[in-house]
Amino acid sequence: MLSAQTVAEHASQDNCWIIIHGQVYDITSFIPEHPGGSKIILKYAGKDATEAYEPIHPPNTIKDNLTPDKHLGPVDPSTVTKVVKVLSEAEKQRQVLLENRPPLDEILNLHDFEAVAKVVLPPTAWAYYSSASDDEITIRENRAAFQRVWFRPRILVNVSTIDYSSTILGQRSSLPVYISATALGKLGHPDGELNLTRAAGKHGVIQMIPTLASCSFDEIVDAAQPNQPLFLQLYVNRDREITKTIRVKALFITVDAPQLGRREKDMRMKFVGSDGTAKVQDGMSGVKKDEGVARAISSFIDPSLCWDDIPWFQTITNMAIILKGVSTPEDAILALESGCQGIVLSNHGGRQLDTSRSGLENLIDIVAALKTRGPWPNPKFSVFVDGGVRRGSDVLKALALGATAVGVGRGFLYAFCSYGEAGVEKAFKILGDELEMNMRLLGARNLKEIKPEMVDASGLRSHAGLTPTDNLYQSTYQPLRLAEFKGS
Ligand code: PPY
Repeated sequence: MLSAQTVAEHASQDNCWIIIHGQVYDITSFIPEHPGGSKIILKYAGKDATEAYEPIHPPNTIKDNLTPDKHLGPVDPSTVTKVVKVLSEAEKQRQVLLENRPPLDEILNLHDFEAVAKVVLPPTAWAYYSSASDDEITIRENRAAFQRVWFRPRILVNVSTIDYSSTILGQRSSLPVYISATALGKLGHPDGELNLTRAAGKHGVIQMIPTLASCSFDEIVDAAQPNQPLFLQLYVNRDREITKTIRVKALFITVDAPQLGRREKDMRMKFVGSDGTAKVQDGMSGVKKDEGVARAISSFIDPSLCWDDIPWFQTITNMAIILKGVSTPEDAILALESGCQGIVLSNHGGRQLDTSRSGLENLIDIVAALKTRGPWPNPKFSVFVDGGVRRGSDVLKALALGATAVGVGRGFLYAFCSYGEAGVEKAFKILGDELEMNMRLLGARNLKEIKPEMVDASGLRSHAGLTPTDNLYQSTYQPLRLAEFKGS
């Protein structure tokens, strides 16, 4: 067994060992390939890196990236000096707030989870999850778009019984909603994505596993019920062979992120410590200061992915292939003609191309275009929408305009960050209750009875006066001054 002292003797770029989960690894040859850059890894040269590694790497990452001879065996725990973490005042205060968060039965809507998460999450996690690209116009437009659609309810329908269950890509779902992929769940809760898997299994909801989950694929599959359906988000890796190793019900290929958007809230966190307090910059540390959590780990994404690659995916899997991140009728038609089984009208939660339109708004033109190319609804081609969904009424608006089902990412993420698995269960219950009430008030007993005539979307395309404020620009803009009187 190796001692911690021996490990500490290998602390240079040419000879670098680290400890992760009690095991020692020689990572010297891997340093130049580390997707997060070499400098960050060198910070832990000769040391125990578990705490930094844990939230942002699935458990087997290190083993998968190193040949077995680089795994040097266990470290003698008696030689490792336990680092007693000195909690900052801000961190202590966060712990107190976490203990004093509102009881779960006082959480009334999905916004409440977000409000709690904002306070109880470590600042770096909140920054990563909540951030969106550039001036964050699109993330706010995603919400605003729902408010530009109005209901046209029917009356005197016998609405004693309401059924909002659905079928999504051939799988039964208790809600017309699936859990959309959000990365790095352990930044926000020690059980990470497993909170979603367990709650989804109990309540018949389908989870899309993120490419960059903090938990491994096997851990998630093991936490699922025997027949629990799962979808998988796929960022296509530069090494296409890696893609072949994965098997699930439907593959959601991310097509709106050949490069990651600039998320400034996340990027700014490089300038502060994990407790949110300002950090003195160490010019020699070399940690890239212009990248947040997301960009630092994004080098694996393949920007060469294009339409020509779709047939290859179809040869390696029998799973339904869904393109996640479609915005135009032109691309929707191409997806249909390429033999894909569906599309997600998504702008990646406002995290990619800022000032792109909301999925809800794009739905109108895309449905109109698809209607010219085959049956509608088309049982062989699903149209999903995500972005900004927080209420049952939002879901119904998307369904009325033609969506097959709706994806919710941050809504469920914030539920588990603030209350773990129980939070996600509560989020399902809230959405179910909201759907039931709104369907009753709309005069629709089941999802088939949700019709386009039940909404007035005539204002959806109008952005005049309804565009979110450009806050950064507004806060620095110096208004012009009028002519001044002499001596004034
Ligand atoms: C996102 O943050 O929007 C993601 O989709 C996850 C991610 C994070 C880092 C690199 C690539 C994808």
